[in-house]
Amino acid sequence: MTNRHLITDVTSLQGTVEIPGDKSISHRAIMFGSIADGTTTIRNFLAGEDCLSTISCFQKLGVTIQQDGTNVTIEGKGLNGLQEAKELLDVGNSGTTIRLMTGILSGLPYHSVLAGDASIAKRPMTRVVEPLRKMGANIEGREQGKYTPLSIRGGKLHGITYELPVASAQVKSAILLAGLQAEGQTTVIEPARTRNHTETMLQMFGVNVNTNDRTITIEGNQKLTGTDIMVPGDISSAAFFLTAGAIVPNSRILLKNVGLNETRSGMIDVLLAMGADFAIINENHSSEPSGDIEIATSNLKGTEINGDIIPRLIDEIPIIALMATQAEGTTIISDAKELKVKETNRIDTVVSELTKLGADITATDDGMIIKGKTPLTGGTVNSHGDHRIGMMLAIAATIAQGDVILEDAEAVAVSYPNFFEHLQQLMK
Ligand code: SPQ
Repeated sequence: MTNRHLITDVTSLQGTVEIPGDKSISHRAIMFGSIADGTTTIRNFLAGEDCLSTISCFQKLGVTIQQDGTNVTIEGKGLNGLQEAKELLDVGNSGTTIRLMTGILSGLPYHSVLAGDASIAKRPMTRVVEPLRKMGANIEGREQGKYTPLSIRGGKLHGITYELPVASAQVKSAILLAGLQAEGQTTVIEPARTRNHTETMLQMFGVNVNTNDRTITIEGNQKLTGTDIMVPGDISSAAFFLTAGAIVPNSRILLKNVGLNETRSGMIDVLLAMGADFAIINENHSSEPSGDIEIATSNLKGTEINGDIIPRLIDEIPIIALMATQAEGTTIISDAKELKVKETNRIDTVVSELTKLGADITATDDGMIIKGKTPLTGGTVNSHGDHRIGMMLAIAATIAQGDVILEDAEAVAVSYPNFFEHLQQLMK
């Protein structure tokens, strides 16, 4: 475990950050390229630990994948070209890897065992195991399949119509990836729209997927064809510097190539609602839209965040909570129970760690209440092995008066290996 002495009381952040590739899109590019026929190339791939776990799992299934920094080439031989793995498939810290792979492996005639780190061992798997069993999948796991390790004996599947009990892109994707291999049609109905990268990207690989508002339908027995993927920057990573630019005095930051997919861009709506001084420029309207965002020190005001916007910013809530400590008035975040089943219980970790730095923040059953504007002080804080908590605390340190030590700082490498370098480069 690495402790890091963070730089505090920064006078100004100035400069440009090239935002690294989107984690959700990078995972899917590896998975879909691995089950496609023909060559797939990926540019601006996120070489973070989570996506490297996905590469390693597919290599164990016999797929030839070459990764050189942010460039990846996959020689796909179709779904039937995968081979039974000789060893356990280790997903590391990645919920996306285990849940989407469970969908893929359910339809393949092999025995596979999936497991990850201590955080993965606590995360709920019933949400994917239950619908996949309804499709005919044979999945076992600890406590009747509630938790990892999961053991899958893949086989014949049939399509289902399934109403998601929680708004989860991972559950939706696992069902669609099983549906792709099933007899008949599979329909997933979402309670609120979640990130749609699986639907958009399957189409790029030549698959027919129909979306009608919150209902997504896929026909079974479809094949993927290799393609070239350009990954936009990750708005969930950009969110840390968007917040830093808004709360550190005398700052102006340009964030290049930020993904702006509507199902992911709730952070932009929150910046608007809080009165942040920012502009989106150089927008590119492709199937995964992106643009540059310039942000400057802002007079922020509190806001309410709830309902359908929650899945559009679920991973940004830790950093939004920090931003709210520097806004005038009260910010109330609710309908966000899902935070409890992420890499950590993100309601508890955000509240406990920010409280150590002097924030006025209270946990509720489905979110948090933050009162601002509160000066932050020094202290010893801990990422609890959660990358997003680690990065949020590093940004909190920039405005803290007094030394801040971040325990377990290396967790940031899960989604943003260059995070500390990028932060350092902005400090003037
Ligand atoms: O992959 P993992 O570990 O679940 O990562 C997180 C994150 O903060 O990076 C969540 F902990 O992102 C999820 C996100 O919360 C990535 C994801 C996806 O790529 O489909 C979807 C969301 O999870 P869910 O459970 O709402 O579907």
